[in-house]
Amino acid sequence: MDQSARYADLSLREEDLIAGGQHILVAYKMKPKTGHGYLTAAAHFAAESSTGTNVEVSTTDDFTKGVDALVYHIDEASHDMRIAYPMALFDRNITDGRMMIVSFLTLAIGNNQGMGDIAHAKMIDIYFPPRAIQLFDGPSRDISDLWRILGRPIQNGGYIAGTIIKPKLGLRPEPFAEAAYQFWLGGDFIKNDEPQGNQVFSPLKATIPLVARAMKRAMDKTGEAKIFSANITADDHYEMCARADFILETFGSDADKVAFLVDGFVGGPGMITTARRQYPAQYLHYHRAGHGMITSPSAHRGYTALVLAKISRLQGASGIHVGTMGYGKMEGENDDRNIAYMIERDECQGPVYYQKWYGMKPTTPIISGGMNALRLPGFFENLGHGNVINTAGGGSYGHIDTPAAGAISLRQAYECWKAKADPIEWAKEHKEFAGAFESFPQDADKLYPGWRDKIAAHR
Ligand code: CAP
Ligand code: MG
Repeated sequence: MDQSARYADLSLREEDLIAGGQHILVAYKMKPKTGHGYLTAAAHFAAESSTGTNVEVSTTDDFTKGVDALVYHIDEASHDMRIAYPMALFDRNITDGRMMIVSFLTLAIGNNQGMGDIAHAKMIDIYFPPRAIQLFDGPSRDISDLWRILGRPIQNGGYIAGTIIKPKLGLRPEPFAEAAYQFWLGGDFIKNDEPQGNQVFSPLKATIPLVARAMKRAMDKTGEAKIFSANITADDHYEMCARADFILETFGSDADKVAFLVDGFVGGPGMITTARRQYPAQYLHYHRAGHGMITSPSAHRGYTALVLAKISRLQGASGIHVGTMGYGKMEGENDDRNIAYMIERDECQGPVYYQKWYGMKPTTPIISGGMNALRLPGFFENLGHGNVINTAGGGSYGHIDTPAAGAISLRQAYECWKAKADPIEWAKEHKEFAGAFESFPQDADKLYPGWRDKIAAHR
């Protein structure tokens, strides 16, 4: 059934929809199945994503039609489909009237992901009007809170050298805490790896007290504040809160140095909002493990990493992993820098929409995945700044000297970039950075050919 007369209006102008402020606009790359007209398929997509179904129903009235989602732009050649969703479509909390992202997702990227007339559709950008920005929590803590704790300027406080306790799983409480202590002797920030929690060989209630003690020892030894991002991910809301409460109680007077890590993609939006609303005083660290199933360029369904990052800021993530922009081990490319700009700036041009955030706190780009000191100078040059959290697991615990040397090599890489120095020359004066060349010789050969003769003597 062709529903384009009702669910499409190509005369609508995007600038008018934006000026009107009553719609969330969504841009998709949509391809209909063979034999289905583009506009007909798009209109059906909008129907199923708002007020309709595949046939007319007798119960529809004029009010219903007033909240139809409308296709307002198509370009069949580029598979470009844009839909205007009236804000009124979306569910609001009965507790405080705020919006909820699950309602947006269940409409804008729900049933429409498996329709018989659609080959595939992927959300590539979203425009949130000012009213939507007002009705979502946004971050309660941001990187300036971490810089404050670390004794840095709260503007442009710079690079936060971090790691992930590796191996990913398998450490019992004592070796886990020792690994943390060893890194903190040189670095700022440690996170649980995404699956680390309350495994039987490392009970949370045994491990966390040792980590808290390791943090105190490292702070005493170095005279520097340290941060721990503790994983509180769990299916059950009350389990999450039990973990969070125990962690805060255990860290006690250092609880302000605890961030909460949530595996927000596999856990779902509710898990992020639980952490954001129950523990607003803590930095909320969004790990996106699993996102690649839909954000990968090889996926033609779901939504992109930029869309995920925008949603995370709206929900209140203090920081989210944004990939390594082609410099690390995960999929990514240099242009992914715009994901970072979109969540850290107060306004930014996305692939389709120009988004203003109206003072909503920024979400920190968290850089992780195969990073080490050698890869960082190029990364910073591409991004253009170092106001990020970088967590390098292999890049720290794989350093030939010590985890602390690994941490120091990361910071030296940042200083090298800031100084616009030649990394080979820099290595001659910075032994931990020089150690990274010997620790990761394949990277060194690729990034800095001929390094051996120039550096080895300086170790
Ligand atoms: C990195 C990491 C990160 C992923 C996340 C891992 O470890 O801890 O979780 O890289 O990817 O488990 O692989 P290494 P993203 O530093 O040892 O590579 O940030 O792209 O979501
Ligand atoms: Mg990990």
